[in-house]
Amino acid sequence: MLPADLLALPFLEDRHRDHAVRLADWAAREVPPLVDHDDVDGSCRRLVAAMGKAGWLKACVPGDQGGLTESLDVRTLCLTRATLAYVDGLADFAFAMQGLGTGVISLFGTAEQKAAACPPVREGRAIAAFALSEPDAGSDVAALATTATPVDGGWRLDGTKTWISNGGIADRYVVFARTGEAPGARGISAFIVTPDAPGFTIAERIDVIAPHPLATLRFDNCRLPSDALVGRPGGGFAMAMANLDIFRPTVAAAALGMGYRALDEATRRARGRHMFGAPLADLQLTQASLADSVADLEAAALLVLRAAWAKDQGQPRITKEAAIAKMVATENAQKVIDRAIQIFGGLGVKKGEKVEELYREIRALRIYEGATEVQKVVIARAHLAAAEAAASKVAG
Ligand code: COS
Repeated sequence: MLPADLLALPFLEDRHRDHAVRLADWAAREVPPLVDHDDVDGSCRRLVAAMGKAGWLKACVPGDQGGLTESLDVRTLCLTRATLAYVDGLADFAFAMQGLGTGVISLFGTAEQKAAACPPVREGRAIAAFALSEPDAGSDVAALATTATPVDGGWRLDGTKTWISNGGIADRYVVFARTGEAPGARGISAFIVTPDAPGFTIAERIDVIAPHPLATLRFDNCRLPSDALVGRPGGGFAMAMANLDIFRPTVAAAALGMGYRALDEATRRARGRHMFGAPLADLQLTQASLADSVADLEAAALLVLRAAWAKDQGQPRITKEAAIAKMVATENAQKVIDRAIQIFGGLGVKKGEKVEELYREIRALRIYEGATEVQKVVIARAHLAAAEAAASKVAG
């Protein structure tokens, strides 16, 4: 459960507070029996179905598709991820991918594309995926090499995507490919691909330290109908970035949920474990560790809510705010979890302990949806552009 003082912050409204409290209650009861970390495919299918049935996936689609609010409410997405991540990383993952995998369609798709994709995702009947990264284009998205060529009646897709979450279990992928209207970022388009598309195969399932469904996808003379294209040709890069603007603060929120869980575990341990004749919590070095963690999490929480609030207020771009939130929250949560392990001592690295699980879970968040280094590039660019604009105003 997220701390009450976080939920009391003025960035949130009562509907958010109510959502977070109800979800925390549901997740504590319903999530653990659905999760088996040795069967990530089955767990994700069960989690998606349960979250759909309970109505939580409504947060992943806009109002005209049965969502909670007219456009995606980033604060609701953030609170949902933080609350689920507090309970289990796989539950957070299963929720997040429904949103990230559908975002481009709900933001830029035609009425038909939205009607086909959104209701099944909202009801937990279909699993979504977002396929952007490639073996030679991770952080540098504009370098992607998968091609989409116009052919009679549609498109032909050739290339490889990797690190694709839900790869192998998704019912619908949004795939980015080079269509060549211009070099670099302006020559990329987005396509909807279903697993039955001829020429589409799962080349490899990828096992990682905190397992979740992950795969390399292969497109070999893969044929798509003409209505597979989302938005305008050449608009794919900007659509991917706009989707990431919405979901980057939610990665930060997931990190926050994991960090708060680690802090609660560490606090419980520090109060219950005796050493040198007193509870660990009486030792000043333990107090220093807890204080650093409280401050790291509260600072991150403010940045997450600032970014989400700005988007919900209608600020057109929150690129910088989202990048700062993601960088600070994921880096801080990693430190908080590491400190929690230190308080647990040897038990902290024992398989099956929650803090050991969190230590593995948090690591990928500093990498996916733009590694910390990419966020630094984004932040510095925004800062320098603002400085340039201010300087020209003075000069002009
Ligand atoms: N929203 C809307 N449009 C955006 C945008 C955003 N957040 N960010 C960039 N764009 C637009 C730009 O305005 C620009 O349009 P014009 O050419 O019309 O001016 C275009 O997209 C290209 O932008 P830019 O020049 O910044 O592209 P770069 O190739 O230099 O971008 C970074 C570099 C690093 C910022 C980008 O590749 C990135 O975010 N990489 C990380 C990707 C990532 O998160 N991968 C994980 C995959 S999902 S797990």
